[in-house]
Amino acid sequence: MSEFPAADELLSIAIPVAREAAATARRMRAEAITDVQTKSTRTDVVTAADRAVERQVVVALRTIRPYDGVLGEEYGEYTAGPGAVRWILDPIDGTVNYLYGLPAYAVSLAAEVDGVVLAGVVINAATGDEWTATRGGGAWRGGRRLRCSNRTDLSQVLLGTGFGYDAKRRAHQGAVLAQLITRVRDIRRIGVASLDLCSVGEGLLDAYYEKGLNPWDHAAGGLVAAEAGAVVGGLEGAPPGLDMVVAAPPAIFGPLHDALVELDAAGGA
Ligand code: LIP
Repeated sequence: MSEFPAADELLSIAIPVAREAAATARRMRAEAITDVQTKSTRTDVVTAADRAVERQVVVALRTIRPYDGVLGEEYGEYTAGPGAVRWILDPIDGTVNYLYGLPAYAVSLAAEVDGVVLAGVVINAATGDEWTATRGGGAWRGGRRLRCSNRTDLSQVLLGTGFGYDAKRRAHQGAVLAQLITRVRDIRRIGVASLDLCSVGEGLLDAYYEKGLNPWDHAAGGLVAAEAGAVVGGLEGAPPGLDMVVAAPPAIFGPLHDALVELDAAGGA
């Protein structure tokens, strides 16, 4: 008998907590964007809502499961006790969209046990659209089981990507994209990694790649994409992580991976 909750139980904890967090994000946006500060660069912003939503989620999770850990974008890690669940949270993924009022910013919450993400939920707080997944239990949206794209030709791929906040990194990412854009159908830049990954899971994008993502950006959305049949990984056998996250249908992952390696997409600043 495992001492860990089953994936379904973890998801049943995550969904209401994430929904309440999305409601707070939506309400605070409607009231006013306050206390806008910057982090790594002048364009890497954090608002009072980011911080309030993260505090709300941490309190809710630790009330339900006091010994669990939480890794959040804004307040870092509350370490877990032995054998505890580690919750991975982006309180508002797509903060620049949130700042501008573009209707794409997400609460992303995943439950990880011994380094393996077992359950995840991503909610577009602007629209209420919700994606969920459990390891081995599939990916879902609105009661519908999701399947990723079945593309086999890279030139027909609608490809999502994103860029960092550092100008030197963006220069390299732009140079890579300038080469890649002629090899695919087209590019989409939503500005929200968790929604990009859920879009791959739903087939709204055929594939996605991005360098520089943190665990809170891709933990939940990566499970949605993987449970919908996409291959989710890094380059040259690495797991998805800071160097690169790639999500693509099985027939596309290889050609996209090879193009990203050829173009040194994981390189640069
Ligand atoms: C965002 C990511 C997105 C990336 C943006 C930004 P944030 O996260 O979700 O994929 O391209 O530059 O990093 O900063 O809004 O939480």
